Amino acid sequence: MTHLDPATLTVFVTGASSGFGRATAVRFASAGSRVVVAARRLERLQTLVDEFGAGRIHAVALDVRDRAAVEGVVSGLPAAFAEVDVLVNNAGLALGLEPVNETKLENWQTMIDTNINGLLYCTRALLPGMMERNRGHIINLSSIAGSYPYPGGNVYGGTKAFVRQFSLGLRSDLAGRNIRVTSLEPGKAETEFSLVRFGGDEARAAGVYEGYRPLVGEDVAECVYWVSVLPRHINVNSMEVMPLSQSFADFPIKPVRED
Ligand code: NDP
Ligand code: 8X3
Repeated sequence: MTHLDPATLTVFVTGASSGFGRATAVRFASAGSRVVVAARRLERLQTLVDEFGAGRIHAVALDVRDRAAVEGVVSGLPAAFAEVDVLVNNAGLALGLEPVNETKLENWQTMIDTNINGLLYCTRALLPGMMERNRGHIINLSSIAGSYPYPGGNVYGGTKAFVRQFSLGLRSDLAGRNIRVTSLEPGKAETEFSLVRFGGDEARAAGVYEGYRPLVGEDVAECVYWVSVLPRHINVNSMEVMPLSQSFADFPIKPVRED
């Protein structure tokens, strides 16, 4: 079994300023890969450059919702980082936990623009190079929220169901090519995700992870790394990962008035 040598890989990680994205960048950079790290908060990305050096990390300020900016960043990559082998489409967010009748339409739009459109723009910008080189791997961050509904997860879950189904469709389009596609579907993980979801309410965000051991960024980064370095003939189509404490128990019963 011959795993890929991480030192030969160039990896492009979106949403690398926090959580899964940052941990993924650290995982690959520590293993010797060259990593392009992208997010809106450039100052946070700069700390990765400081830690690993400019030969290992290339930081770019990028809002993935901006299609022209995505295309500009990809076409402007310096030569050492231009031949991207692994795209980790990780940038994403949930905003709010309200039922459909109460939620803010702007929140829906932001989730759709980021989780769906941003992921499509990045994929479309980097795929032609992978096709030319006949080498690549696209890893898309979906979520268990795309498979299992929960109250208030409505549009967020819908965007993640899109990510999963799009990943499988992309894999169909790429049949016969040496390009892998993986939909990674984590469960509850303690990152800045809930802080963003609840508009900066630290107590409410912390409550999401109380009383059990959630996943952390490094756990998900390990999954991304593992599927990336597997021997070339293996494609993990989808990978669902939960904390041990999370499971399918206790579907709630809510009695309904039928009058
Ligand atoms: P974090 O909030 O910690 O990280 C989200 C990252 O996305 C940040 O780096 C943020 O950077 C970036 N981002 C958000 N909007 C944009 C944008 N418009 N353009 C570029 N970057 C953007 O959350 P997680 O690490 O937990 O989330 C990463 C992914 O994993 C998301 O897609 C999320 O939906 C998914 N996920 C999370 C789970 C969890 O329980 N935590 C479980 C399953 C999936 P910046 O603000 O600097 O732009
Ligand atoms: C994040 C996991 O269950 O909070 O995608 O929606 S969950």
